[in-house]
Amino acid sequence: MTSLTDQLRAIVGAPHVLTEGDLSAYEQDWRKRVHGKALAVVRPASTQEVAAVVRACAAAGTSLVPQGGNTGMVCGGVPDTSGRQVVLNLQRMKAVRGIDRDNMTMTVEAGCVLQAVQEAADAAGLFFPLSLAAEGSCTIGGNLATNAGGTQVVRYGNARELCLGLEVVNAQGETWDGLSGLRKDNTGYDLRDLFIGAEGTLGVITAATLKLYPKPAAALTAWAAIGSMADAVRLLEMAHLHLGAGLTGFEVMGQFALSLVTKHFPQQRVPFAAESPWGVLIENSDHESEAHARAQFEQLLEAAMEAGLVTDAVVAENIAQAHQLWHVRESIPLAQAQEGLNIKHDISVPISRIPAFCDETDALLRREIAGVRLVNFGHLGDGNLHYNVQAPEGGDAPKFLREQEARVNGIVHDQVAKFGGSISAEHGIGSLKVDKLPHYKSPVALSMMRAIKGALDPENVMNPGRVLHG
Ligand code: FAD
Ligand code: 2HG
Ligand code: ZN
Repeated sequence: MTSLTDQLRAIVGAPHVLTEGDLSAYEQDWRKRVHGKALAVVRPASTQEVAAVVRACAAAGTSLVPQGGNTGMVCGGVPDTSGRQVVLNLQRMKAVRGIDRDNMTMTVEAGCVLQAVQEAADAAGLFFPLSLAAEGSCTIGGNLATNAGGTQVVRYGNARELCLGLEVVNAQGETWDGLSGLRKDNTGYDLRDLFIGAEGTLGVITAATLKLYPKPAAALTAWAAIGSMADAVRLLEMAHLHLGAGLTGFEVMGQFALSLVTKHFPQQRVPFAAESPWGVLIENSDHESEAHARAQFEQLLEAAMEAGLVTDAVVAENIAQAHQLWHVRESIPLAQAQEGLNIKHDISVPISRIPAFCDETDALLRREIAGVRLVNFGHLGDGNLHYNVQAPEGGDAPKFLREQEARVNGIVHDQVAKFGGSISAEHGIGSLKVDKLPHYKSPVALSMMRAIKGALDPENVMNPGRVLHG
């Protein structure tokens, strides 16, 4: 009888089935929290090949881990350590299948890198707004599988809101062509929205039809120095009132998070670093003109200074300066990684409750865990903070995580629940938070989720042990 790996070689071609050598790019996650061992890494080139791989694995009783750019933060796209899972890496499926300018849509294969999607939209004179620091390596399939957020959600929504249709290979190896570019379709259950955010546990996304937007005439960026989180929240409200639909980004960054950028990337310049406890990045995208956007920004910042919310501010003079400011923000995860292993929380709570959440939770953590360093930054415009925890200065970070991670998580997640929030606003559950979900999701919601998984993937072929216990 032919072995599974030989069958996989026959489907995708021998060079695209990897079983030996250094496979760490596929087996280890971006944060280096998990180093798994795959039976094989398979790199199909077409939807037909994906379907045949799924059928072969299902028949052999072997589970699959779909993988895009492997930039996920919750260890959902890497194999476990059993050596029995097949990694299904979609990176070879990167074609732009077509752009429909009148319909303002674009159909791309799942392995298309996000930046390539943005560039193809731009070349067609249109705009695809999803934007995150990993855009040079994450794939649109991974973005949809995790319902990624990023820095433009305040105006354009999460990945889910940017997708009109999907093509999916289900757990039985059948292909569902749901690539409609329809903006309205009420013919029953929304299958597309089931697969978005499912983290590869229900099927493999092989292609997507995405919404495109008109390019703004100008996108200006400002950096404001702020004294407290409460003032940042008041500034957000003011920015909504002054900029309306022009408000496309509103990010907050704590002083300690910014100090890590200065420490690990000394060539970067952080505005008002020494004197302000918080920095806020605001983006104003305007469909009229740059002059109009600048005038709106000046009015907003003047009003905010008069109200005592902003102590200092700068508006980028040109695109290069705007990129520099965004680069500081986007370097925080990399600076944190340089500083050492850390504990991440991509939480959300109602925006109005964020200041009280931070005050209480900061105090609790500092009281309970000696030397803890809080790295707080994120998408304040969406009520989503990266409320991260770094080991004490000069301490042994792996030991700190072994001994304190469960306690830190318990404190933060209980606080999130108390404030009516979510333990994952962006990165998902993966395998890292699978134990936590049952404590923070209602039993009714969990039982409906299990019913969906059981109906679509009764043999548990697709990414078992992620999101729900396998
Ligand atoms: P992978 O890491 O390969 O996979 C992620 C999950 O999706 C896994 O569960 C995997 O099984 C599943 N999956 C992947 N492809 C498919 C597919 N085709 N079909 C079905 N399932 C699939 N996330 C945010 O939301 N907002 C941010 O601002 C953000 N910033 C980031 C910045 C940095 C520096 C890094 C490293 C990560 C960041 N992330 C962010 C997290 C991550 O980039 C996103 O979750 C991204 O969407 C993952 O895409 P990927 O292609 O790398 O997916
Ligand atoms: C971001 O917003 C990402 O930069 C990563 O979601 C957050 O590193 C993190 O905690
Ligand atoms: Zn984020």
